[in-house]
Amino acid sequence: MNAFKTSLLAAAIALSASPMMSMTAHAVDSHKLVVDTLDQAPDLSKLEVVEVDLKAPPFVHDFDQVAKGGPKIVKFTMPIVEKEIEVEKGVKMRAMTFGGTIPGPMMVVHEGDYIELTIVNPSTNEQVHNIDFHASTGAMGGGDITMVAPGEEVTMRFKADRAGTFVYHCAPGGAMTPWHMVNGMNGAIMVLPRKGLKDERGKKLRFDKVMYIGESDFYIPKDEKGNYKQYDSLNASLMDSINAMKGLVPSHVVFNGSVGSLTGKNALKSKVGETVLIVHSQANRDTRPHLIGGHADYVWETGKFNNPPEKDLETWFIRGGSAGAALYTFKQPGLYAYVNHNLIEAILLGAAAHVMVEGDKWDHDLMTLPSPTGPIKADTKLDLPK
Ligand SMILES: [Cu+2]
Repeated sequence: MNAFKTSLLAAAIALSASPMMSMTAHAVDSHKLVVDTLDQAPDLSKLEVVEVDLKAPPFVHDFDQVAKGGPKIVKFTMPIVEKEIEVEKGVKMRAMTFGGTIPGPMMVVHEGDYIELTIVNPSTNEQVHNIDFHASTGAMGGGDITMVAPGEEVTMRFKADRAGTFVYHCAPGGAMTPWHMVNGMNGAIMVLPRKGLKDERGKKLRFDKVMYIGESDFYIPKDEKGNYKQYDSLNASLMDSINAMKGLVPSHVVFNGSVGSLTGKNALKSKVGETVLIVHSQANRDTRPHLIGGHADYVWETGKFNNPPEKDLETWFIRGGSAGAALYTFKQPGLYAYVNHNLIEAILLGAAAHVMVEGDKWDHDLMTLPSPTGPIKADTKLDLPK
């Protein structure tokens, strides 16, 4: 049996095992609606076309913060990569990815631009995939018109008609949708306002770099002895994975695909005085980022830049199925931890990153030690509060 048939069989099993999940029974066939009327698509041949090479997270391809000129067609190509990944030392998972990374690479455009994305499903893959862009309008976010079996590719185009950070994810239907999504197939796109970011009074905001963090909840099946199971193929892992997912207890909650992907020698880097825009996506589950030792100066919690940002937040909330953005200028040198502030998820399950901030001058006005650590002094008051 070829890989395509095997994956269809797996899909049928998954669907029949889950009668609740009938999101695929659409009354209107949007694929037919689009394909039958392709000759009515507007002629965009006068628009400038830019082809952009995507970068692996936490990095993002080069872009202008303020748009130059009018709307463009921005082209991206993203191969779909099915592969085994190591989620933590010795724990492997059969993953599906956009572009080979978890999260998938971030695309950045401006409001009014057209995104033209080609997704390629190599014939060596097992599964049927597609892409649902929360930034787009119609056809299940593009999911209904972008289904590609192994050996196929498709190019879809949509207009970025609203600004913000948005999630994209695979959504092939039924139980396959959450399975593909939590096994790696999600990422983010950032649609900047044409004039760039603004504060609540309309004053321009700029940043020096983007840090792109995609949080994942993984559900890796265990055997009777409690050991993580490994599989020879995605299809072999399907039913155990779905049963593990149904428990709603993630085995791992991680940033950028694995425990430690952004800590220690992989720490993010910044310097005192640098302004960073932290884009945090979570395609499936709520989370609450917090920068230990810092704040967020401006936060678009929902990620949507045409709303005024909140200010001076300690912790912010990212709804499952969305991406948010936080702007911060580092004031002190040293190591910061950026965590999901459910600290059980950060410390025991993996949702933590480090930011190493360079700088040779400590600001003692912000924090200092009038009396460094030493033995308890004779005149120190030991009275308890009454
Ligand atoms: Cu997929």
